[in-house]
Amino acid sequence: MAESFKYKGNKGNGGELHQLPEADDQRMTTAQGCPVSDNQNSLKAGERGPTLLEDQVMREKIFAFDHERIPERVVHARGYGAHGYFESYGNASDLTCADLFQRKGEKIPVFTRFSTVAGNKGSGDVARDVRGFAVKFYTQEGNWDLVGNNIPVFFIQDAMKFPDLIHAAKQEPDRGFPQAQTAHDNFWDFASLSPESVHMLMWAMSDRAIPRSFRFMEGFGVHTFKFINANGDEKFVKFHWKPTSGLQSVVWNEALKINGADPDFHRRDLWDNIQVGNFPEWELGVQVFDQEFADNFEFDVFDATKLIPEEQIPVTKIGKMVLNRVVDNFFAETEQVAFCTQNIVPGIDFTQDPLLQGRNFSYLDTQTKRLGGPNFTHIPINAPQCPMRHFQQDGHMAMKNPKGRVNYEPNSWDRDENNPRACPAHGFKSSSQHIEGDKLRYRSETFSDHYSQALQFYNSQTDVEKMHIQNAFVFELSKVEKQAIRERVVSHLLNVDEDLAHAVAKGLGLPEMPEKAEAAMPTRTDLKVSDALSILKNGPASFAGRKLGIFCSDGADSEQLNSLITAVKKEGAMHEVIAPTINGVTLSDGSHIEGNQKIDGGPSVLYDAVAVLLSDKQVDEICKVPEAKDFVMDAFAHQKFVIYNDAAKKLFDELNLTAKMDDGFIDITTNEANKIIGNLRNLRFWQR
Ligand code: HDE
Repeated sequence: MAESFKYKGNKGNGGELHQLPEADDQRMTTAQGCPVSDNQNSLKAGERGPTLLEDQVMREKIFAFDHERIPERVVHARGYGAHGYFESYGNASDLTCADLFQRKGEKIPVFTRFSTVAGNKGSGDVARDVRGFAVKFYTQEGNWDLVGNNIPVFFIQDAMKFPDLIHAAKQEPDRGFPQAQTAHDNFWDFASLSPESVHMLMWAMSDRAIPRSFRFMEGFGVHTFKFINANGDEKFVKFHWKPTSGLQSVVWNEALKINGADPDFHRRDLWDNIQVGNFPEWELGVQVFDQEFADNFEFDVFDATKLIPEEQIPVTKIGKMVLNRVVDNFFAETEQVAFCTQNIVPGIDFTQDPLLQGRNFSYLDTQTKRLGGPNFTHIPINAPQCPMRHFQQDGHMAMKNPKGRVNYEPNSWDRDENNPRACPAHGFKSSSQHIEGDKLRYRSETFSDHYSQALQFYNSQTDVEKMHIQNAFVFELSKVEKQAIRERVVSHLLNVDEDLAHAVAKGLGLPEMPEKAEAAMPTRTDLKVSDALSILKNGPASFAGRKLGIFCSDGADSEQLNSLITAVKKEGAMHEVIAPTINGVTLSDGSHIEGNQKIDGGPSVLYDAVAVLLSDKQVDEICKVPEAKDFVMDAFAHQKFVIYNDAAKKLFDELNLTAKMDDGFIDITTNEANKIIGNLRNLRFWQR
């Protein structure tokens, strides 16, 4: 494509190319390369028209515009991607012969796309939802797509139920709303009639579903896969991504406000951080186990509604991923990237998890529809970065066309790169498995415990996190119109935890408690607490990668402000200055500091912590600005640390906050900047 813009001239009469003057390199052309003389006015008969059908330049331009859209993904439509690399630690080569894990320190390219599930392409980033976490590894033996989520379990056990789940979760078909949220009747009706979803509902109602940033989420392959080594030995594996900067989520009231203040909160965060060189990093870990463990484990390892606690099978880190390059073009890369669970490489294999089996059909089918034909592997973002040799040919938009006469096999033509053969020694081999049984539609009995791990998850949370889960159930179910659906959900929660069920029933104002839902299996109470399941128990050790919002007024103390900014930078964090006008403020020493946000465009929900540095000169004026008051009140309500100076106290007085000021309020006059940063590392003052 780029080549056609480098057009330099015309081949006249088979002679040498005539070179155009250098300046003409910039000239606009049609898609056919014809130079355009006027890009503002269509061709008309007479000065005032009508426009002529003859205007091939305008017709081509509008035709191209009309065809700009491709079908958006049915699920995971809203997403954001970045390039990077995966570096192997070299410690997995005895487990798998997958080429990417063979050599310590070797880096291979990756492309990662994060997404929400239910919302359409233009929906807000901070919806309560599962996040997709899909990674395409461009290995030397083909592309491996690890298409996972930020939650290790799923709503359903069998692919057969997926279209119903998604229909129920997305906007209702008659009214076309609500957008990007499960807080409506259809979702909860379906979920409460599918008890297998209860474990996942606990995760979806937890803070995992409102991450602060893609950078602070875990990722999970969800299904059990297989690793196969060079000797053909097999092990089961579950894949985990662990962010090196710890886990972090927003609180729900914040999420609601962020979606209004910055619907692109997550994509902007990823873009901005990569642009300033703050590259997000995750370690890839595996839980490895054998058939014997699988046979003795409390649940079926092929049931995607169950996880294996890390305390039972620890996660071994086998490499790391760093995202260090934003896309050049959103459509070409993030939109056209085509993840397929079927894309695996020698050394990795599927298991018979019935959800995974269904996915292996769905993704290829979806990409063919979305990208318009079978040749989507010719699009650069999807093309393997290793040789591709086969006899597949033709079709829409075929860009890579083999040379030569031979296009079938077996053949007796000379062997060369255009005449490849299967390679029994090194080619992909499915692991052999003895299978026997009746042909039937069946859900294995081993899949029928729906509540035990839901309870284990709940028990593993801190009190703050438990409260958030209760509140989320109450919020979502309060949007449900039918009382019977609300009651049905509570009847399931009674099988999980009585206190949780009662808290939700109380929040909903249910006149009486429903009966416990009938359970296929009794809830186990012997499963141990797993600290790995909590976000707050796995927070960061530093404020690095986080953002401080500094609300300043004219006359604010320059020394205080500058030492705070220096300490924030030293910590590896970012800051923004929020000012009464976007022009910024003049500080006590007469210096000027630019504003990054005007106060009404920079609410405190966009920051991990805030500072309010005012001056006697301007504080009275600021006390009258509603957005300035919201800035402080929201930060207070969202348990954020608030750094303040003397003049800011007047604003706090105005808000009746003075008596409520706790240790989450940090006086900049009496605390050293480094000590302040020490506090910020806790991210929130949860005691409030
Ligand atoms: Fe997907 N899923 N899915 N899914 N999924 C798609 O493929 C599907 C499931 C996941 O950034 C679609 O390209 C079925 C589990 C991610 O482009 C589609 C079933 C998990 C992404 C599809 C599942 C996922 C998708 C839509 C049940 C976590 C976005 C567009 C059997 C392990 C990838 C597309 C990206 C996308 C089907 C269940 C993760 C329709 C049938 C479980 C991260 O093919």
